Amino acid sequence: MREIVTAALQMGPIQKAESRKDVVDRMIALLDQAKAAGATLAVFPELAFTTFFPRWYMEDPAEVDTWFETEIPSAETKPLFDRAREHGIGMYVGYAEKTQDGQQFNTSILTAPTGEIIGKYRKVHLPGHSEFDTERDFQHLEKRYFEPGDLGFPVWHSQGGVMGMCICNDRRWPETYRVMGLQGVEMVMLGYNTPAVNSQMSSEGPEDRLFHHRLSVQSGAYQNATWVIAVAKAGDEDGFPLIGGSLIVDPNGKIMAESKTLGDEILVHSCDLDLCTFGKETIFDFARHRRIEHYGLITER
Ligand code: ING
Repeated sequence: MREIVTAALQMGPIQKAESRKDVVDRMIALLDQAKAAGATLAVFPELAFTTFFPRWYMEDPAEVDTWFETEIPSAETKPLFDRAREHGIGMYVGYAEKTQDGQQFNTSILTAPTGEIIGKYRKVHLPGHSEFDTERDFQHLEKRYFEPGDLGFPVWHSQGGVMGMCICNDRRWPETYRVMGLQGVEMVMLGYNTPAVNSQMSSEGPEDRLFHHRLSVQSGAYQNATWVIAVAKAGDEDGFPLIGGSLIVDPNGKIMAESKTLGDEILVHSCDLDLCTFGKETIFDFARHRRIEHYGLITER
């Protein structure tokens, strides 16, 4: 048995006016709860330090810059990394990354229980649009503020297993999980900010959004015999509702834990990575069963 006691650290809404210090204090409180529950791995949401700012149309580069981290950790976020190291807890943290040469990515990092940053992922599938869209009930400007990720879908060896990362919309695309599955991934971590209503089809509400969220995460887990930990930033941010529904899903696609609230809430589960082996050696033994000579269209178009 290769058990990792894993905590999904769902965060409730972060209002536009909330300071990074207030947010980091909330994240540390969640980390302390994870420690008390015996976790050695903790997963935070996408863009965990700020409100989901891509809902706001901005033209002033100085205003846009306020939402990005130019270093990780920074002075404001360092207390979180210090506490994680003190607790011996590895973390997935989503944040907005601005690089030295000015590139902007929707990014996540993975740290080891020692506190060292061992992995970085940059969101590949950016939903939404780049210019103000008058047709929408609200904006979703990720294509305005981020470039598509340029690191692919790597995996890292940590805590005795093969770990992978993705972010939000990535979870809706089977390619995301399969590229990591082909590298033997045993646990995919992801954070998300999912509007509770569809900005282009108001008849699609929270229950529809939760259905597609569960469907995507459970399918990805089952079809690649991997654990998936999906963690929401939830609740009403300045009048814009986000779904909750944080999940811990096992390698058979079964939901082992799901959040019940739209606030700060932790889920904890002992994830036995050896549960991935049966699926990888039988029904999803890729080497034995896949026929790549028929799959060309997936990367040709
Ligand atoms: N949010 C949403 C998500 O993929 C979305 C955007 C929702 C796109 C529903 C399509 C349908 O969960 C982010 N941040 O990607």
